[in-house]
Amino acid sequence: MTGFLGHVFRNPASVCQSLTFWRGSEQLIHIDYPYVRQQSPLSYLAASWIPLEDVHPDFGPLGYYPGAHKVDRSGFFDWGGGAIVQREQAKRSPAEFSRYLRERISSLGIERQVFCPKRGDGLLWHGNLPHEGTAVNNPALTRKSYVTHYTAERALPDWMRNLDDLGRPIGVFENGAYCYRSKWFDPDPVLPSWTSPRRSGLGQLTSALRAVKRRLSGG
Ligand SMILES: O=C(O)CCC(=O)C(=O)O
Repeated sequence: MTGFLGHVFRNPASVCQSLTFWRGSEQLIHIDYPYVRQQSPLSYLAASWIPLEDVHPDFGPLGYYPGAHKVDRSGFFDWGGGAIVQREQAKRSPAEFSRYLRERISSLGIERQVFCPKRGDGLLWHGNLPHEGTAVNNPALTRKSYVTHYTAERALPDWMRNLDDLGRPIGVFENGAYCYRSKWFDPDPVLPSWTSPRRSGLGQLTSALRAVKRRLSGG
């Protein structure tokens, strides 16, 4: 995914934000760029949606509107005073933005697609694609998923870059993409299991038992 985005941006893809969802969000129809707006140019924005379990229609899957990302179809919503992004002082609300999009999309006759992927699938969307969280028919069900918003490395604001004293980037840099570690995170994050003697002892025992089991079964 990040390799593909690198080609689209003609610059390495870089994570600017990520979110985890435990259940269907039922988020109103929206487009991301009015909310994810630190990158410059603003239009350098895409997102990936990764299911962490198979998604059933009753879980409140993601819905999206193919082709509605084209600016002649989506138009530009005025948040007040000609602003196309939502700032603290915006005069209009996300609910109004959602109504505006719904009206435009229905006047164009664009039908919603519902994304019911299997774990391991993924969807990439353009930063101008209208999407929403559809209704959760069974609130007892989870819909674990992971959303990442990407921009191009050169479009990242400086404050999102994390460099050490020698100017080397700090974070995860794989598959040609950048994921800077946020500056406000603990500089040495560790899992509880790495520090607790009891838990790490149990972990070693479990691994040893697994190795014995593999050897006995000829694996
Ligand atoms: O997963 C969802 O229900 C909505 C996700 C979304 O709209 C977003 O992260 O921009």
